[in-house]
Amino acid sequence: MKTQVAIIGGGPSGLLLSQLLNQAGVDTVLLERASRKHVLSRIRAGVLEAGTVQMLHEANVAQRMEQEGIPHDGVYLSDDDLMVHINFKELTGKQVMIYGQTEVTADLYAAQDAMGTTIVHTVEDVVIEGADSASPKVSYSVGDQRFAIDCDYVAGCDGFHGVSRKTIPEKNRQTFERVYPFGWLGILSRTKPAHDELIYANSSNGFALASMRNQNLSRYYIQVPLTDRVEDWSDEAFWTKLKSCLPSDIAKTMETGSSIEKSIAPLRSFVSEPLRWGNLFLVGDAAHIVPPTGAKGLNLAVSDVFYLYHGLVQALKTGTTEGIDCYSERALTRIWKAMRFSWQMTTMLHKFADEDNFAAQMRTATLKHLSQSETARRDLAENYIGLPF
Ligand code: FAS
Ligand code: PHB
Repeated sequence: MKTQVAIIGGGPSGLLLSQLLNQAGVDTVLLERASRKHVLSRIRAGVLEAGTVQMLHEANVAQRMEQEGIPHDGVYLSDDDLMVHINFKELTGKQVMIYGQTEVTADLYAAQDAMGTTIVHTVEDVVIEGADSASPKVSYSVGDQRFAIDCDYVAGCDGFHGVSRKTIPEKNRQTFERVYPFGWLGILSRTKPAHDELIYANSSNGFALASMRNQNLSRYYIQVPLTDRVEDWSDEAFWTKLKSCLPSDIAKTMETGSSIEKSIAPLRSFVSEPLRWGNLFLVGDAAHIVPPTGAKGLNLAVSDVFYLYHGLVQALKTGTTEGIDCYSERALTRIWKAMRFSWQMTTMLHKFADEDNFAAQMRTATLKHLSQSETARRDLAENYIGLPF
């Protein structure tokens, strides 16, 4: 098999890149390790930056998002009963869109099917050969059959545990990492959201996040020790802990119910540099991981796709390689700014097990400053709605 761009990974990065490239007349083959059902069962991000919304329009997959998504003008940060509203609309003129990553992925799969692109599911043993040569090849198995794809370029969109990053020799890459000593226990419940916008809660009982998918589907998270397992947490224990972290007037009135999904995600900050090795390009979680506190993971993957898509079309249509030659540097500039913001939000809102009383004072003072300084609120708003591509 021959194609122009072999894409490894059928999550949002790989699918959006495939959609944009095929729209531009570039031929791709997308290889996904899991079944489509499994990919669409994942509950991940919920907040789309303004730039991501624009990219979904450019990819012609924004229709359902515009019908079912919920535009939000701001978010709340709370410190016990102090609630600080960060009004993006007032401070930046922009909004975010509440629309689950699961729905974005489903919309992309539907558009890809309509376009008749080549997507192979349940692939195994993907191997990238000759990435640093002029004729890279990707081989893979389906069942007991082995296949090979000759291609011009390989896009590694296969997430943190994928094969692409590890294909780059260790001597040719550098990693940066911060593993946080806690995780997020998240649940999905068919209940009315606790408030009209998201609440990121810092409290003496730890961090919690009150989010949503729609007016009848809420998404909540609480900070838990890394040693906790999902089975340690009954729904009742979850709701009790969540209410102890949220402002009391919210906790008093919020609706609770059975969880329809419950999982624990570890928190880490991670970057692997560079994002290119020969004709292999890393995209999204294959290259970087952010703690979800800044709602940046999915949105960073989208800006990577933006840079790589334009670079690949330029190279394949005109022979000019300026776009792909500066892909890594351009994407990393935005990645590191999002890394910083996500790290800042995480350290500002979470209680660290070994912290002294000074740390708790710093969190309280930060939130107090936000409540009194429009400049501080504008800085947070600019980062939260997404820095320019
Ligand atoms: P993904 O990991 O989504 O997709 C990679 C794809 O590659 C997967 O489908 C995988 O099956 C496939 N793959 C892996 N290895 C392969 C191989 N060898 N061959 C072929 N295919 C292979 N971000 C937020 O902004 N907010 C959140 O609340 C949030 N919550 C998260 C919760 C969890 C549990 C996780 C893991 C991540 C969360 N994220 C969140 C981050 C997440 O949304 C990612 O940023 C987003 O999925 C990135 O998309 P991709 O880069 O496409 O990677
Ligand atoms: C979510 O709704 O899943 C969500 C929202 C905001 C975050 C993280 C997760 O920062």
